[in-house]
Amino acid sequence: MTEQTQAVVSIELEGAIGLVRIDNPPVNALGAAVRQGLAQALETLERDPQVQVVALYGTGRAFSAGADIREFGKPPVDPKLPDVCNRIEACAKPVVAVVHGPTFGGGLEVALAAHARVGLAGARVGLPEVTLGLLPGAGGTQRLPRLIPLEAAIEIISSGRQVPAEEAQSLGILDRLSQAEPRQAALDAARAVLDGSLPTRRTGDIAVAIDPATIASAAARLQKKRPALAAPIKAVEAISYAGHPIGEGLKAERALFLELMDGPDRQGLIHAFNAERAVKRIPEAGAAPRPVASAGVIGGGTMGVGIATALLQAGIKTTLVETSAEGAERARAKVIGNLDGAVKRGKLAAEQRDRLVAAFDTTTELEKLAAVDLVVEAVFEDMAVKTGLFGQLDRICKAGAILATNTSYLDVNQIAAATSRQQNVIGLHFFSPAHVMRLLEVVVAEKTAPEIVATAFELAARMKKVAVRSGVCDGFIGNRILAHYRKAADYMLLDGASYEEIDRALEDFGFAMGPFAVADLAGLDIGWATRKRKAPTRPAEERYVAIADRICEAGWFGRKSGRGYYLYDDAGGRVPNPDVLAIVEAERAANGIQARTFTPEEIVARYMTAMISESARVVEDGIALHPIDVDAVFLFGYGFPRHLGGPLNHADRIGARQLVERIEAYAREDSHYWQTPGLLRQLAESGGSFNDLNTANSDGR
Ligand code: 3H9
Repeated sequence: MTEQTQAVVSIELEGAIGLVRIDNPPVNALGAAVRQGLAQALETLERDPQVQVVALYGTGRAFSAGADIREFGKPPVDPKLPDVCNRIEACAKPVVAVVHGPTFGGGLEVALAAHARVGLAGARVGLPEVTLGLLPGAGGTQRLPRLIPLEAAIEIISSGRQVPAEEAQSLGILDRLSQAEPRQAALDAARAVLDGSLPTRRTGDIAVAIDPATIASAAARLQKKRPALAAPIKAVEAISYAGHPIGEGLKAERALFLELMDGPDRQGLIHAFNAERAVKRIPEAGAAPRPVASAGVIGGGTMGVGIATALLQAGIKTTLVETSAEGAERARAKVIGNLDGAVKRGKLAAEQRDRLVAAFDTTTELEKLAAVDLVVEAVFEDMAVKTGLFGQLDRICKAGAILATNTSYLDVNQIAAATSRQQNVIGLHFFSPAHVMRLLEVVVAEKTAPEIVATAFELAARMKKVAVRSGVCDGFIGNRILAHYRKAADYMLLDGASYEEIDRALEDFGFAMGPFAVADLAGLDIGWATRKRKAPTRPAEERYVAIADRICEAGWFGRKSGRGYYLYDDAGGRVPNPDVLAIVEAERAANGIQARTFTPEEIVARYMTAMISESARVVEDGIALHPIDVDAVFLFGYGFPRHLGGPLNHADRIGARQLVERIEAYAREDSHYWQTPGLLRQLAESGGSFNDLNTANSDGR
């Protein structure tokens, strides 16, 4: 054994029991050294005449998170995980696996290959490979259906969901549960195997009949889902081989696994997985966060209500301030309604709901916030209103309280300057509905203290949100980029594409909704207000599309007013609003534009190029720390198709050179809008990628 394999996998003999310990922090991923260590340990213990039973267990917070995803896309190193699992199953001596904490993917596959399985309290098992664009490739699709009913195996594998230990036992994935710690449980399990009270068998020897109709209906169901990702369907295809002898089934599984490994979704989905974690790498990570036990939320509109709900669910005592008693009562009812909704969806226990309601209070007096640790302001988007409020908070709140604004675009430096404690002021930009959407932009102003930033990130983790650090600019990361690329859609509309064609092209590309359907949902008056606000600073050279203004002038604000770009039926179906089509025609005529056609490819190319351009500028300006931070904003706050990994991950697939060529071609029509960002040009010239900039300041992702 090499030094490394000794460190990550070790053997301990206890009488007739051979204990095998996996110790590869932080999550016991099954990298090459662990695979080598496991194979070697089995060889050694099988040969040792003293050993009658082998028990596998892990240290740390997880039995194993599965294959080491950092190895994907690199040349494979032997032994491969399927071979290690087969080696375990073929072992001449009984092997029992004791799993604790997350036991996912290859981690569960190792356990499925063992001859019996024990789960510790709190263990969660699952095969999340499809969420990474893959399928279980080390026997999971062949062994799970041999242990549990076919429908359950299909559901678990095609959803990738986590199964709690108790459910795993009742299904038959785990043979028994234990309350002991891993090493002790491994010893207990091995003794139970020796005394015959824990029966063992080789999973691969179990014969099952696979019903083709069940497979066909599962495949059809998954095919219907949008976006039709390849992995879940291929996983079901792999399961269809589970009725064959195990060797044949494993061969089929391997072939399908390798197909997905080389397919386009895997890279994007793993990038998205990494993005959620990479955003935590901030310069303030070393600062000590302040404790937050109580909070005040100012404003009982949709945002304030959502924020209060999110804070309560994170275990923070919350007081919501409204201007009138009726407003406070309405907000209270809505927050409680959100909590009740969480109970109904099984996300919150009923007793827990009662505790949260007891921790919630509403008031009309700002003074009630004198003792809270954090205030989040979610009032009307108006600088004078916000600065006035922050001046008051400065007088009322205790020293050390964090004063946060939920503004979507206003200058946080100016808001902070209304107080005598600028170091304690920060932007916490939630996305609506705030108790559901995962993104939180943490807007760091010039004077914000590092510990306040660290506190915001810790708070986000408590709220199970993805926090992304942003500098101060109009719109921060997300809305600044949105404001730019949204114009590309309007330009295409004015130049001849119908808004239905634009929406459909982008929906086929992977967005849940195209930009015009989104505008109808968000309310057309919101964009209208922003355009009016920005009108005085709009450069004279900028092309302006007045279609949306005309629609608002007619009093149509989208879904909330019953009509917008589309007319909607009760079932959510949409048809273009003929009155809007007339407005579009009139605007084209007024601008002397001869409508031309756009292919879906051209629509996607222009829209994505615009999005990538502004994303590049946001990185270049230092508003986002890394390209992957922009990706995270769009993945977790703007419905960007997860399998594409975010706008700048997508940019790397297109290539900087090609993007520059596109921009230069478009600039021949409109050289004000289409300008090549310096950073993009630099990458095109050096042959570099945005991902190189992610790795420059991080650990190799
Ligand atoms: C597979 O198994 C394929 C096989 O079927 C077939 C093979 C042939 N590899 O999430 P955390 C890192 S596919 C490498 O912050 P938590 C993670 O990036 C795999 N690294 O902690 C982070 O790094 P950093 C199927 C991994 O406690 C650190 O560990 N398995 C892996 O909140 C801590 O992670 C999955 O899809 C990995 N597999 O959550 C499970 N997993 O500190 C993926 C994590 O540098 N993992 N890291 O930012 C998870 O779901 C969560 O990480 C887990 C822990 C629940 C385990």
